[in-house]
Amino acid sequence: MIDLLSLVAIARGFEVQGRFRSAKPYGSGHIHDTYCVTFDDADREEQIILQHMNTTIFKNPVAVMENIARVTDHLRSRLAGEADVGRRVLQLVSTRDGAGWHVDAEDRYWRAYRFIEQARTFDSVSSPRQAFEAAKAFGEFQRLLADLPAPRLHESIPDFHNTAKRFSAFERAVAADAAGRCEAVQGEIAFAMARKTLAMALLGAGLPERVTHNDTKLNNVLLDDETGEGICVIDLDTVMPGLAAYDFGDMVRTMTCPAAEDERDPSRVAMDFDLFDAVLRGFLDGAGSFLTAPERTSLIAGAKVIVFEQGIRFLADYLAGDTYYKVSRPEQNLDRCRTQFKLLESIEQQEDEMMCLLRALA
Ligand code: ADP
Ligand code: GN1
Ligand code: MG
Repeated sequence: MIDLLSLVAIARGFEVQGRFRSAKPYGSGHIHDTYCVTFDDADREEQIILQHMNTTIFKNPVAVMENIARVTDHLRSRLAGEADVGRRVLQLVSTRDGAGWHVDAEDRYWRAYRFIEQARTFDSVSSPRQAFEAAKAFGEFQRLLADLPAPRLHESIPDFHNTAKRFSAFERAVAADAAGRCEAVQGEIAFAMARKTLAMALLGAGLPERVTHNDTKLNNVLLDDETGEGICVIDLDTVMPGLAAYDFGDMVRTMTCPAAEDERDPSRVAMDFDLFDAVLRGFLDGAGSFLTAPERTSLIAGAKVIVFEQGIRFLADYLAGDTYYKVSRPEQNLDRCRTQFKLLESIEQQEDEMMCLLRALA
């Protein structure tokens, strides 16, 4: 945590007008430290989202910022002339000396975005309409970026969705048992080991590489307060080359079950088919025609793979002693893992119906 005086000094280094009013920690992301900072003068108020980037996880923050600048510029040009473009694409705020980010005296990287008003994110899904709108925004995001000119984007985290490598990392975490927690979670470890082949399901399938978001959870899209529409896709750090199925999978993971990601009662976790229906329709609607037939078919495998991958990531972090994801209580990563595994079981049970719906819509 940073002290308020330092935070204010950093915020003032960005191109904002007015006097500093307030700064508060914001959102519920697991990776960066995010603040909403307000400035005002006699007749106007200005808010920015100020983020201290996690450079333990994003080891090349300059590459991340280059990706974000290219992606947001492209989205803006693709939406030029349409209504409300200022709220539909993230807008980086430059520093007073014209840079895209700030490095402070302690070598911490900071960046700022214009605050998007009259919109909010949700940590848990509450209706099919909400799932539809969020998924549509992510589908549209992929569609608009399908013609991003060369060069290829930087891989901000190499092998981010290489599930086979994620599985190997999980096996290493079990072998190391760094926090002495293995014995108590034999059931979860066995569940994962029994599904090892799932880690290979999308690899080597010859699916086309796209520009994908790679972190399409519900709380990474702002929904408009008035209309409920998915107004702006945010959290662009992991936008990089990937598969359409990765993004679809993370939507199924976070938009088809109303329980929280860290729900303590596994009996509350299951995939709701109406929500899945809404996510699939929303994504296909937003993506339009660019997806190939094999890509469409891969979406259901994407759901299983990404839910599995997330489960083993949470479990590996629990076994390592909670070193990656932010936690606010001791068993949180284990609960997060359990919700993923419960959701995966539920998806496995409904896979045939999911495939039928996909065939009917494709
Ligand atoms: P993390 O990578 O830690 O998840 P995010 O970039 O998703 O960080 O930001 C955390 C939260 O801050 C989001 O869930 C959202 O509620 C809010 N947020 C981020 N950017 C904006 C913005 N430009 N305008 C309004 N709210 C935002
Ligand atoms: C992290 O930054 P945030 O909270 O949106 C993570 C994702 C996980 C997600 C699980 C860079 O996303 O990969 O799916 O938590 N981001 C990174 O909730 O690891
Ligand atoms: Mg986020």
